[in-house]
Amino acid sequence: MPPPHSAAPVVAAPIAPAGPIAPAAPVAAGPIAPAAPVAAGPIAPAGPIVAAPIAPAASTAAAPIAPAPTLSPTTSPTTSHWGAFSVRPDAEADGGIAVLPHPADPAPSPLLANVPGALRHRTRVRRPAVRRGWLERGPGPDSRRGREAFVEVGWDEALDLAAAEVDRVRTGPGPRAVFGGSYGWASAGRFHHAQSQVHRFLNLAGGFTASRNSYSLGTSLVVLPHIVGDAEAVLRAGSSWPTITENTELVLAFGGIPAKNVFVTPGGVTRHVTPGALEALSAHIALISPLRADLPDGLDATWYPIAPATDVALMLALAHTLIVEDLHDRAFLDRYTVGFAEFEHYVRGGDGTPKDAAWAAALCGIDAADIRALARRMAASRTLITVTWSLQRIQHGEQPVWAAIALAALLGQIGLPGGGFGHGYGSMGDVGDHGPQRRLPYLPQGRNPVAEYIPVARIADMLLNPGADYDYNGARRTYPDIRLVYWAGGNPFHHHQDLGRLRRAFARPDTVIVHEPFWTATARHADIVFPATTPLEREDLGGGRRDTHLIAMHQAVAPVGEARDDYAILSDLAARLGFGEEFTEGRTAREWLVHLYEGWRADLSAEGHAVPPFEEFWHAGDYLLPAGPSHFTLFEDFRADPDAHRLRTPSGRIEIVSETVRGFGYPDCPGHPAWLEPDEHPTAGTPLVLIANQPATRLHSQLDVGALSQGSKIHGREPVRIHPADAAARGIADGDLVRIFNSRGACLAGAVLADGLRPGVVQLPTGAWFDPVSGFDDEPWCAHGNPNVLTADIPSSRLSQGCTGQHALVDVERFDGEPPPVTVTEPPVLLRKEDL
Ligand code: PGD
Repeated sequence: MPPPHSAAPVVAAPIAPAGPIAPAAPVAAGPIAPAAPVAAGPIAPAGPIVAAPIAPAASTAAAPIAPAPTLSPTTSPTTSHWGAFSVRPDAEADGGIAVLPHPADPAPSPLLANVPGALRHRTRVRRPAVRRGWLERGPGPDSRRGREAFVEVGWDEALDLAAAEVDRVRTGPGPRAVFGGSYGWASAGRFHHAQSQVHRFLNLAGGFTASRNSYSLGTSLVVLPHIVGDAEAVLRAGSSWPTITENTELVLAFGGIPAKNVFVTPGGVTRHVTPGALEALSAHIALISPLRADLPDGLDATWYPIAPATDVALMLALAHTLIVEDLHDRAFLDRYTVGFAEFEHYVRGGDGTPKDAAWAAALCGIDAADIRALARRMAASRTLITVTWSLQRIQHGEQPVWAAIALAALLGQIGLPGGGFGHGYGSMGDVGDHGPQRRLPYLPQGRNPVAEYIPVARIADMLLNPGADYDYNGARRTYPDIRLVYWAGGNPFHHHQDLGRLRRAFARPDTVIVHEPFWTATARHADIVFPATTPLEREDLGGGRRDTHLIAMHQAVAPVGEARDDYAILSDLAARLGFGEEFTEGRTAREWLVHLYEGWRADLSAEGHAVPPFEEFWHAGDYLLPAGPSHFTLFEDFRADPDAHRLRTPSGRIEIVSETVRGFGYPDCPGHPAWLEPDEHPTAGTPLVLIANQPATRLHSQLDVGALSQGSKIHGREPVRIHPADAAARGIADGDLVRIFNSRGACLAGAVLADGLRPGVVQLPTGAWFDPVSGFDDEPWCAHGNPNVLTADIPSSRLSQGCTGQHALVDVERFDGEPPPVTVTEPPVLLRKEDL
């Protein structure tokens, strides 16, 4: 038996993996950036870089955007999803700016290094552009979408074309034919939040088909309410890090606590706490992941290199040991849960298969003796069971979440400090954060008169199958017939699975309108592209969930090219469509900030907090929010008094068995946590499991042209990590260009040989901008390394219809031919009207 995969210090009682896994060298977690200034990387700017002159955003006919009155001559505070920072002009630096982290941030994000080089990169959309075929032939389904040149036009012409098309569809096929889900992370900023702006606009235009849930959590958001009554409770009120560091003795970390993700929180984060919390943690961590990098080095940890997608088998086996050795807490189960007897029957083998350690070992590759030892250690310790969000982003993704809650219930520690269940430690920066959870200023979106929606990851199904029926959370629904797709602030050609299929789906509508700062693959698959500003080019209020500060986001540089704010674009469209006044309410962007801030300030002042008036706040650059409690425990109230604090489940208790879910009759999501075989198994043609996880060098696909992201590429392609044994079997050396392929598509990537992953597993992060090689339309291949050409567009189950992008079966081969060039880091072919 080979030695264990332990991070230093080595554990006293090592637990060895079952399979033939060589000992791993310590794998470094994502580096924590020094406190600044953040150096721009080696990306050459396209044009001459000058110290950025500061100019007001472009004005619009409907809502003139007033010159920003308080532009800082030196540094401009701002924020991003990966942290607050400020910007100062620096003629010597990439992009003409230097970036300085917020002084209150103990662990600034390395992702800040992407900002300068991306700001004025040659892939910025500089002028409105219309796909040539759409301009010449008009709206209609078109498989040439994404394959044709664009014609740059003036703002008025582009706005006239877009307004006429919105009007044609809303008054003809009707607002249900407008898809405005517009999913995506866009940028930090409470007012210029692209999706909120689009929804407000489309609501006033007559409504739209919406989308529900997210690619992050599409499965948990649906299944958690059936188990514990409320997804928000789990996701927003998870036990805080101080509670965990002081009380937890053992963390069972399914999916680990990956350091690379903890820099990110939607809307912004001023003070990153997770890196410090991990340093303070004295608990032993059982890292259960195929990837060693899913936990930072230097912690007291044991690595269990589990086979991908087999966590449920391990959880059931742990439950089996707890039950047969009478280590479970019957009193807790009786008082706080329903369904244990049926679950026990299943675990003990009521269906003919005892879910014991030997059974699980054969599936998950963890030694049976080690499984039993781990269960005993769990029962003897204050144990926190955590599941990363990535674990539910697979087929049957409901099961790991449900089984982990059942396992925590067996231990009887739910609601005790440092014990119980957590979801997303290491998936997002604010999970475990004890920053104040205050409502922040927000833009009202109005009401959508159209009730139609889809679960967000069903976009391609909807576009390809209008009128088809599908299941979702107990309902039978029908896909609408979409004629117009309107998108701002998202990149479906990054975030969706099976991009070849998505291309076919995007050929179906009559028109696709996109607002984008960059020529992403989504912009390239649009008919009308509006150039959008980035946060550095406009003013806003910034802050995320549990953020400690509200940030005055100053405009730092002039808009690049002719870019305008989403608000300005939509104001002009609204004016053309006859509801300009309702959309703007007569306010400039700056007046909206004052209006939103002052309304929020009034609410906080009524609670007794001294909040400065807008001008004072704006001048200061940020406002330190009133602190909240530092110690809290998920389900503490429920444990203290389960009658007074009933869960919002039918029973009021934790539902280990849900009669509601059972009643839906879905074979792919039965009434209790269960081991369900995935549809796809490794075969001779696709023997490797690809893990397509979140990147360490950018947020999703954002700023992929920035220095940190580009600096990680190999031959200009995304790096893929492969075990030396798998590489040797294929004649692949470190740094080789490789082709990753399956029946859905292929991509090129640069090989990195790494023993910190389980043999048979390769890891390619998401977010390299999709760069389809022409001539391979049926099985597209991407010259740049986007894993979503390989992933399957299948739902987690009929219950939640969540995305399943985390895994795909593939093979890898050395690529010896002349590689197709990476073209997505250059703008597309842009014509002038006079060239036509
Ligand atoms: P981003 O790259 O953040 O990805 O998918 P998402 O679409 O959110 O895209 C945001 C886009 O908004 C960028 O192109 C950016 O340039 C643009 N943008 C930024 N600011 C503005 C603005 O002010 N105005 C406008 N108009 N545009 C702006 C992320 C999604 O990917 C998520 S959340 C997850 S968790 C999924 N994860 C996986 C996964 O684990 N595995 C796979 N295979 N696939 C995934 N996809 C999902």
